[in-house]
Amino acid sequence: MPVGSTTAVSTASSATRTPCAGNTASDRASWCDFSIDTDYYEEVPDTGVTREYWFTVQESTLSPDGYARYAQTINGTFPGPLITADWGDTVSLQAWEGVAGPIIINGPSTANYDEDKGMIFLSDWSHTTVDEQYYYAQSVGPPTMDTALINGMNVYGEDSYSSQTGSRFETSVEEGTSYRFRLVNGAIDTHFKFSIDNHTLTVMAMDFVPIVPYETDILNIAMGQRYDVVVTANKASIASDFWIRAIPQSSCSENDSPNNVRGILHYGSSTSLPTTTGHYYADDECIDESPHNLVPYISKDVSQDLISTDHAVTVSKNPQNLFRWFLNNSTFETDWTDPTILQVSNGVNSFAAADNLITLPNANEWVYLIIHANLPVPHPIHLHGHDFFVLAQSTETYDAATVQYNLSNPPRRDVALLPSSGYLVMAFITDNPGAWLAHCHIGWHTSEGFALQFLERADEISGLMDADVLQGTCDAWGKAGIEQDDSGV
Ligand SMILES: [Cu+2]
Repeated sequence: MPVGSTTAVSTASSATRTPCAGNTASDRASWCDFSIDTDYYEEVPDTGVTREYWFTVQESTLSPDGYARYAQTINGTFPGPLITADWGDTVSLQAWEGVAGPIIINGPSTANYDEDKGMIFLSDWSHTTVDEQYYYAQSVGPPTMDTALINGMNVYGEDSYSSQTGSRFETSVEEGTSYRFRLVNGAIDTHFKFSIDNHTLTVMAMDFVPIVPYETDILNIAMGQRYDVVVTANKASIASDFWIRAIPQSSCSENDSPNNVRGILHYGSSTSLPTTTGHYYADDECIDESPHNLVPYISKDVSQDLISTDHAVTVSKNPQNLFRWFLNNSTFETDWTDPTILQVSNGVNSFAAADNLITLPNANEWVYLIIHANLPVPHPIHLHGHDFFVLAQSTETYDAATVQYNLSNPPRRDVALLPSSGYLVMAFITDNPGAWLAHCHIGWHTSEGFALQFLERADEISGLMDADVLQGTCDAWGKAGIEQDDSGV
């Protein structure tokens, strides 16, 4: 978690958008000459548009819940400015580790809706920074967060208390209209159940992958995951104001305000405080949505693995008495001045143990990644460079002899939960040369070394990048003299 200084300044800019005719409220499946039926892995529109965003990473003071605090921001806001683009555009952007903002790619969808309400960006929040909390995290364990935010807003303190500070996220709807919301869990260490009182969520995409729509009252969302949902405003007969709830699940996320992470859905011009009751759920739990519901609309099956790599997760204290996470007894640690692709560019072909590196030299081979743990801690596992297929996910003890794989159009996404004391089996095909991290999306665990990397088709990497730019960037990191006190991820 580097603490950086302000980088180069410019203003956001983007090319003028030419909307795609035909993608209307009653026909969201269409997209000009393409549609929701287009296999987007094989065929992508070429709009010829490049959208370039320049960001200023600023050291700022924010008070999202009424408490002023130091924060790093993009262009002075948190969450950062919205990036929008159309399917097939090229997006060019620059950001900084620890700084987050939403991105929308316009395209066809599997469910119709009248209006796009944009982002619901969930994050956890404390009155001290994550850098201030990190020593506690790595010496004692995950700190209890003070609260959490919806689109960078929340109150702190109960509604009946005069000492309450901050304000809630509020949005207004009209009876009979349907709305698309784009949910993101950008928390460092909070698993949420998301819901809107009395309303049903129609889930139509996960991590940018369109799915066959399904309905749920409560959506489980792990760190790093995204879901697109449609909500029809059809409850005006019940109330004019409803709570929007993001409930941190205490079985894996300690939070001091678990029942007070709320926004408000107003009908019409009402501005009242809701008196509605949340949807019932039996258990505080950190789970993924059921794989039976997560059915990709573009169907893809998985073949037998050619390469299978099996990793046991453990945690222990290092000689400095700080927690480190291990995959097969190796904790990840990178060198910012000499990262993997720079080593590849310089002809290196043997790597340090702490690189946790798996080589995948051949094109278009199926790779299975098996991760299992005995500890009662769930981990959202994120892979860069690919959508992966979730072949198995269980709270049982992993047993290679009996594990059952779902190879028939399994959930396909880029973050999935390794369940508590269980296992996760993911598959992908080597169709994208690069050095790709797989890591736990809990920020503390990432910093404490819960990561590995696939070096995919190394021979092709140098031809895809500019070696001078790469060397210059790494040299600049070295000259900046930023102290690395974690895995470097
Ligand atoms: Cu983890």
